[in-house]
Amino acid sequence: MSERTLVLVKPDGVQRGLIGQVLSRLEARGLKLIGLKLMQMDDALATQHYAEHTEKPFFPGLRAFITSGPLVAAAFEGEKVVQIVRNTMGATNPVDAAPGSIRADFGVDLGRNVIHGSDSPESGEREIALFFDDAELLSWSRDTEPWIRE
Ligand code: D4T
Repeated sequence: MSERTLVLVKPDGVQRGLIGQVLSRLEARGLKLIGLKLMQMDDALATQHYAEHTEKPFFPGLRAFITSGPLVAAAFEGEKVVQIVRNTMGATNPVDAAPGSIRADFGVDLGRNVIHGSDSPESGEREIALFFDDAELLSWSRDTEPWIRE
């Protein structure tokens, strides 16, 4: 069953010039991109996106950080893309992330962990709808598909 996931290269990743390297890892792994944009989150979108965290003590800092500058939003589609992205990102805290994962290789701090990925297919749908209009998502046929998935 195909599913969709939202990836954000967070403002720290953009400021540090890591957009290409982060997206490149997902692309090279074989994930299929269906939407991509550079944008800045406002407080309202941050509150919607992090709805489960609005009452947490770290939320004001998280909101200030995530709205502080441009980020890259990307949507990927395919079987098991949620889990594949989560594994490629590594644990939420870069200190605990496995070497070779994006958060381990590019970060050292929980509040500056470079990348977001949806935590379930349901979250993927909800989050993609927050960041993209339907017209911004492209359904396309990839010629290399048989070399990536059996
Ligand atoms: P995101 O949502 O950014 O992909 O992260 P995760 O899905 O891996 O982790 P999360 O929802 O638990 O945390 C969301 C976001 O908040 C930051 N954070 C988290 C923080 O600044 N302080 C904290 O104590 C926690 C738990 C990091 C990721």
